[in-house]
Amino acid sequence: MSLLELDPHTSDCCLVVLTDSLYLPGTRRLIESWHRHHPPIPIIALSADEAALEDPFLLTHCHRRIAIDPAPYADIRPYQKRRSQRHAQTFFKFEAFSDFGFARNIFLDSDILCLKPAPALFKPGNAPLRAVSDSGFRPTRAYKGHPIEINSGVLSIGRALQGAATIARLQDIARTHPGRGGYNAGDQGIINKWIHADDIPVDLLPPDYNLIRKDYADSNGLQDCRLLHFAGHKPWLGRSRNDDVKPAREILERLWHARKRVG
Ligand SMILES: [Mn+2]
Repeated sequence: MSLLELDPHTSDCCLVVLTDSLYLPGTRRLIESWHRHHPPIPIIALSADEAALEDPFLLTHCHRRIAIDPAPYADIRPYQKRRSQRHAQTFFKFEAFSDFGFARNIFLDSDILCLKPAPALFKPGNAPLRAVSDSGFRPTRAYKGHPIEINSGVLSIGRALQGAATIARLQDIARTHPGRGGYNAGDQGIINKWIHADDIPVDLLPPDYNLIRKDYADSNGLQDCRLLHFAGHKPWLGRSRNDDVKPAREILERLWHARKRVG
């Protein structure tokens, strides 16, 4: 697929990223890798962390940088397992459903690396929501899941689902059905509950659109992979700070750290 072939679909799409000081290195790497495989489309950076929005890389590359108002999220109970700020902020992803004036919002997590063009994210298609089913999902006693259980790291959100009503609905589910941990909590659990409760039509994309990995030695599917999702340890964060010897990087981590390949 050449870049040119994408053109008819790219004019009315934007790339949406959510960032903060902790995830900024991932956001930069995501945008850089995305640019390598796609013609330019407007990039919209969202953050509740205003310092992160002043990052020079984001200033250069983003069409808009939007500060998230945390007030509507203040009464949403954060993830119970660990009461970290990080998990409370997971719900800010709902802002990716805002109407920025484009036919589709292509949302990508900041722990994703683009390895090939991802044309299906741009296509008008039938269903307003396009995503990949979560290969790591395992039902638990507290959360059995639904027939469709998507991973929220890659979302293509059509106009029909954009706007304040969707965001309010997701916030409402997060308040009334917060879940208790794991897949039953966080933004992904809420988005899946919403898909199920409101009968949201979803086009499922193949796994190469969101290859979810926690084990970075596992290179299965890498050949066809378009979007690689570092769902475990974040490659830009140091590991094993107490060790004298730096652990060897696994194959997928090496990919994340590889820069400016030719071609
Ligand atoms: Mn992620």
